[in-house]
Amino acid sequence: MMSDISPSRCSEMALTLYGSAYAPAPYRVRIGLALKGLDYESVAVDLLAGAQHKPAYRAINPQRLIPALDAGDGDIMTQSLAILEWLEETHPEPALLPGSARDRARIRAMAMVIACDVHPLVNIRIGRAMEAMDVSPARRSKWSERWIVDGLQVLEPMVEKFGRGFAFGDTPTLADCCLIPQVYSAIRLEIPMSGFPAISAVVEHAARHPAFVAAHPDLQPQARQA
Ligand SMILES: N[C@@H](CCC(=O)N[C@@H](CS)C(=O)NCC(=O)O)C(=O)O
Repeated sequence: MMSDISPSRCSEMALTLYGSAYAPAPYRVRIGLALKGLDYESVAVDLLAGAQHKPAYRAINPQRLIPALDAGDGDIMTQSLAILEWLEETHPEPALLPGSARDRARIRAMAMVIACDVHPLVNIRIGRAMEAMDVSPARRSKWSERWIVDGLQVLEPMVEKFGRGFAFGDTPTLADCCLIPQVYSAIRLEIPMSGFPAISAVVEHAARHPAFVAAHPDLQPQARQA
């Protein structure tokens, strides 16, 4: 946990992921690490307790967001998509960005619908800012639902067109790394998924893949925190 921030290191170059079980951005990176077959140590940052704002974590990521990944030498990387791209460049197989340049642009576009256009609007800090402006919990939930549904509506026809088991094609890509955690959050918020059959089929398919199983929030040591 983030109050005792130093992870115990098994080996000098072990990767360390600063995250939390249910938060979607670190969940993306967990999927990427599992797909690449990489071991890592996990340090929990308790977002609900505000650990991201404490000096110990600010020293790791001054942006006060998770995930952060220590490459094993104390060199910290931030931003889930940047971390996933680094994983892709350093461990190209299996590819998170397969296919032609155009395929990769489409996969990135699907990932960015979630990571750039949905998630920043429904993050904890947005909820906290609304709370400080006396927006009621019910209206905050409506706000989150509005943007998550908006993103899923954009993605549904893309998955229908390009997916063949996974969101793009028949192997897991960067798009799935972003989609699966966002759908997990949607379900936690009790957003009905009945209008998204293509996305729901991908979620079911991914649930049988060992990397997605390993990355699932319920299996994380810090499960039950934000
Ligand atoms: N664009 C960033 C977003 C990271 C982010 O917003 N992480 C959330 C958890 S999913 C967080 O740390 N929230 C803390 C807060 O809002 O105070 C990324 O992709 O890594």
